[in-house]
Amino acid sequence: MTSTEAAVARIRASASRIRQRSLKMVHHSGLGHPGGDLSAADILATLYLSVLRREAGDPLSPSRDRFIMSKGHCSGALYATLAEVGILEPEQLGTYMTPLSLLNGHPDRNKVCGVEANTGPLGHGLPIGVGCALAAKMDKADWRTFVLTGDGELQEGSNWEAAMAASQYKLDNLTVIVDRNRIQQGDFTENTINMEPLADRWRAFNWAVAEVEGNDPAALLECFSALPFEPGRPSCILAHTTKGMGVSFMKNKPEWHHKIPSDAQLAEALRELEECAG
Ligand SMILES: Cc1ncc(C[n+]2csc(CCOP(=O)(O)OP(=O)(O)O)c2C)c(N)n1
Ligand SMILES: [Mg+2]
Repeated sequence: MTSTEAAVARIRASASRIRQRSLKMVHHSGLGHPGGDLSAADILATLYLSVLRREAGDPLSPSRDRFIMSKGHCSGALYATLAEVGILEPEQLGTYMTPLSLLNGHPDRNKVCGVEANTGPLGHGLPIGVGCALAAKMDKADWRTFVLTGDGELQEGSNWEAAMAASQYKLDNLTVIVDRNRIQQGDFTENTINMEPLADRWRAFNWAVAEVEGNDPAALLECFSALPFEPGRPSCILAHTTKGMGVSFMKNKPEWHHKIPSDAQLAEALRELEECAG
């Protein structure tokens, strides 16, 4: 097995655990957003295991790469990812969205070490990311900033203001990853506000764009390894994903944006995820 194959195997196993834990958290609390947790799991696992520069034992090291979970409604997947890399205790995940828990439905940097920005109101992560990337440039520091947005989230105009600023400041240390699962709250994105031609829209804002199969860790690894795509330009990765990925009856179904699985549905989902992981 090559070192890349070994990395991909580790990411796949981690993504499966992120999915299983996210679903258990949503089921236990009766709250959350399982569809978007499942679509983003491979992106999160790839970033945290193989892409982000992190210092073991020091999650707040000044030279760390910053990751901002702009689709903050999928906080469950973020917490499960932080548990994968030892920043959160796995036992803490059981408190998700219960009274007095620090693990809120939207991530809070003042409550959870490793959360870089308070998000949840859609359209805030990229503007914050632009500020981080600009700060790094001003400091002549080499850490990078990554922002994960939803695709429906891009209907918020603040993203496009931030996109303009990023290219104006030539922030080639900034990468936005769009979880392009084609579903938002209540319906498919194209039935709500058409997002296309999405890649050309980013290019028109002077970003360098790549499209990738966003549930394929090998493809993701290769794509991230090519960053920055062009010197002097911010990078956009359109990650084509499936909402509800990994669970047959949740896949590509708008209602699983925030539906809560029954006991039987959770058991079936975990069985399917376990089978895939093995
Ligand atoms: C400003 C704002 N408006 C509405 C909401 C409620 N809301 C939460 S998730 C969501 C849909 C997000 O869809 P998308 O960005 O495609 O996320 P994903 O498919 O990855 O879950 C909405 C409208 C919100 N969190 N913030
Ligand atoms: Mg979506």
